[in-house]
Amino acid sequence: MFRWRAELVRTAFEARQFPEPKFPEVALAGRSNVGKSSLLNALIDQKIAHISSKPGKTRSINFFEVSSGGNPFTLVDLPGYGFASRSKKEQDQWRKLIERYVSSRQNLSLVIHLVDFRHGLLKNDVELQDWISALGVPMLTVFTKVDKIARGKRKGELHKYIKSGLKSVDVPILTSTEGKLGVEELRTFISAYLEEWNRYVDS
Ligand SMILES: Nc1nc2c(ncn2[C@@H]2O[C@H](COP(=O)(O)OP(=O)(O)O)[C@@H](O)[C@H]2O)c(=O)[nH]1
Ligand SMILES: [Mg+2]
Repeated sequence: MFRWRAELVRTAFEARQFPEPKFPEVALAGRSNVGKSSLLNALIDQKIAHISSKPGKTRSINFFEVSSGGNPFTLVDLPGYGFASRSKKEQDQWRKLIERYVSSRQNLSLVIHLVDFRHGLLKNDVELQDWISALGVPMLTVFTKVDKIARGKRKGELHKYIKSGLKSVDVPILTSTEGKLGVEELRTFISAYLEEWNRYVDS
């Protein structure tokens, strides 16, 4: 397995700042505080994204070019949504930025939707899944902070969430950055997915 090397190539606060499409893009989405920055850092094994115990700080879209040995791609860190203490106006702006990105980006190949394993899909997670799938963009659900749920209860929780109707191109991956559970699995999934993606895009 090659190590992933990542480089921040752009921080965009509005759509006109998005970089020219270059590689296939894999975007990370989720509620603020879900553990997105932690997972991004674990995936690339570098401290490149800011981890915060104060939710709701990142409001930009960050583009990271990743060289993974085989297929270069761009990891896109979308702003966390749903942080209640932000004003409605501010939340709407973030939502618009995410919507602009997802609906207009032709090289977007996968949205990885991060969901806190303790809570499952909350109302705005279900909304996100509904409109992303309505746009026809493939989505993988990845659960975070799995270490917070006792080992013996994890399978049951996962089945419950799947049966309640989550949308995912594959069986959701259970992750924890405490102990690096599921991080290698997610890396392997992304590599295999991009391999297939490139095969069909090039032909
Ligand atoms: N127990 C546990 N805590 C985590 C995990 N991932 C992130 N956290 C904590 O959750 C908080 C938010 O993490 P961060 O990565 O900044 O979330 P973001 O807002 O989604 O980018 C921080 O206090 C992290 O230390 C995890 O896998 N397990
Ligand atoms: Mg973050």
